[in-house]
Amino acid sequence: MLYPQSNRYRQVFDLSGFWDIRFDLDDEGDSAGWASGFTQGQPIAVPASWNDQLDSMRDYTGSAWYQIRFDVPWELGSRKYMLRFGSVNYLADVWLNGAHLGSHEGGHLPFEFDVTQHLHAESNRLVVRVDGALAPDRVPPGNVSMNALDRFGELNYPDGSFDFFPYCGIHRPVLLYAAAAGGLSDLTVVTDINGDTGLVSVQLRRDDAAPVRARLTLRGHGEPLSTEMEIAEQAEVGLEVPQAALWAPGSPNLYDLIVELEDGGQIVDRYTLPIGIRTIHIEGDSLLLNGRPIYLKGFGRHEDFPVIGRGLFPAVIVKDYALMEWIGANSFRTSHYPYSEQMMDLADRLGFLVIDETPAVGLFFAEDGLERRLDLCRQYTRELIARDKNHPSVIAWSLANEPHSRRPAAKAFFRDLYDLAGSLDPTRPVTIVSMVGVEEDAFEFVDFLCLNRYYGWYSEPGRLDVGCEELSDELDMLYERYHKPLVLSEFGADTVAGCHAEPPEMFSEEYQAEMLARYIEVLRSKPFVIGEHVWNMCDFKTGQMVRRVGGYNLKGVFTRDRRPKMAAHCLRQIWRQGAGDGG
Ligand code: GCB
Repeated sequence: MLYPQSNRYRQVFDLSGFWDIRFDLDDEGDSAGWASGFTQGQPIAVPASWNDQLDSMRDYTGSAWYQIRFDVPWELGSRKYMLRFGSVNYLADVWLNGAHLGSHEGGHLPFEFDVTQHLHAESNRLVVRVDGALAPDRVPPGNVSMNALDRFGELNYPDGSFDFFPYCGIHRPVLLYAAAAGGLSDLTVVTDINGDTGLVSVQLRRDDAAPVRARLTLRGHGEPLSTEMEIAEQAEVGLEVPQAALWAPGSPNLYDLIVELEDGGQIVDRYTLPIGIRTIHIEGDSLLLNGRPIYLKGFGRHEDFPVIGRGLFPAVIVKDYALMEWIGANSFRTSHYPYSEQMMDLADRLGFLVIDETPAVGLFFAEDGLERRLDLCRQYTRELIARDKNHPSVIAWSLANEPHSRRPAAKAFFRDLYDLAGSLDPTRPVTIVSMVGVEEDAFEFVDFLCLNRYYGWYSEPGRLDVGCEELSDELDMLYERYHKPLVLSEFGADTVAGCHAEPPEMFSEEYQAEMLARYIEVLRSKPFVIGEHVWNMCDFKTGQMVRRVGGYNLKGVFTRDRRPKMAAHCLRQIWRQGAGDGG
């Protein structure tokens, strides 16, 4: 899937701005014909969650209808017109000028419709029904009975089976774009290295069988390289890049891959894709980037900011990368769902390594509805890999976070997803993020292990000595059983900024700083540990429950408005010492 771009042959019209919204509290929108347009709407910003924009709707996760009217800023011709949504949480139904274009399930991945037949030059009316309901047959699930989750009774409002606020709405840009009919529809780039030479293999796709010429040019470092060939629906070509400038943290070298299609001597389409030449492998107990061991230092994170909720906020993306740079991180996980495409683009440009996670958080394995949940996870895995396969920053796929996988069905469930990911992308390692530990059956086949641990917090509260011993023992046990490298993908402590205690006590800045430092000491003593991801980079909004003061998870080493706690300074000291960042 190609992100829309503007050039002489392609145009993008961004529909971001103030739309109308009408909440469908009585479920009347369908029968009242709101799909063709509605009255009594109120202004709402897109992209953004609705929850923090309108106080009275903070906890509302039901249906809401959005609409906008627009004129097309170009002449309509014989091209293809597409309407693309970066993400809508959770279920979207879309109508253009009264025609139902289709629907999409899942809150964090893009989808698009061909609107060529329905688009007018002027006065288009676009209507989107967004249904954010939390339900056990959705992924991530909500309102699940305690029994099905095999969890202890802890009530959460709104009731998601996950620890972040269930923000709803149109979260990422809505784009109308025009492209040549028969233009390029997809590119898949895989890179390899042979000595100093970079090997770039490119697969091109278009949805027209009448052959045209394709010209590929690779520009950026050294002399530009070019090659040409004929393409019908698909073609594959390899480029050899002498003295390749490899991509890595610290030297995120990118090339522009420019693809042009030519028909009857005229260029009819052009697409420019930034690519990085790099390899990524698990070998023995190591993670190898460009053939050299690399150690991951960074965070589990969230897309979360006051007022905008989970909506795209470019300035926060820039700020967050600046803070990760400042602290000496080289990586993060897109916990617990795919992040915006803009976030991924900057990871490429700025040189961060990403464990890219599907939205499968809080999965449970009760028989009832299992096949449907698996189908949804398959869909997400396909959509995620289609979206992010060309990012050099993406070094691994994570199939799920903390599944409740003590039931036997979990193993076959994840085997299915693991095989699917491997068939779609044989080049990247695949993992699963576990809270179960040694009993996580999927650890038998995933390529490396990810484990979340809170000794000294949820268990052994206040006792870091005991907690660190337990951590050390468990890591050894996991290695003994699976002989695979491991990332500690979460560890941390809720911390109230400004709360101090000596000796350190839970919730104080001292306790968080000490916990992180002591965990890191344990991790660095185990040669099979390939990374440490602190939970969390920033404080973030959650539902309301006893253990979430003010409706926040306070495990950030930065506050929600991005100010450092004491732990941020301590991590900076540890991480900036530079060991193994593979730059
Ligand atoms: C976890 C979850 C994460 C929570 C975290 C916590 O294991 O993966 O979503 O926010 O624990 O703080 O409890």
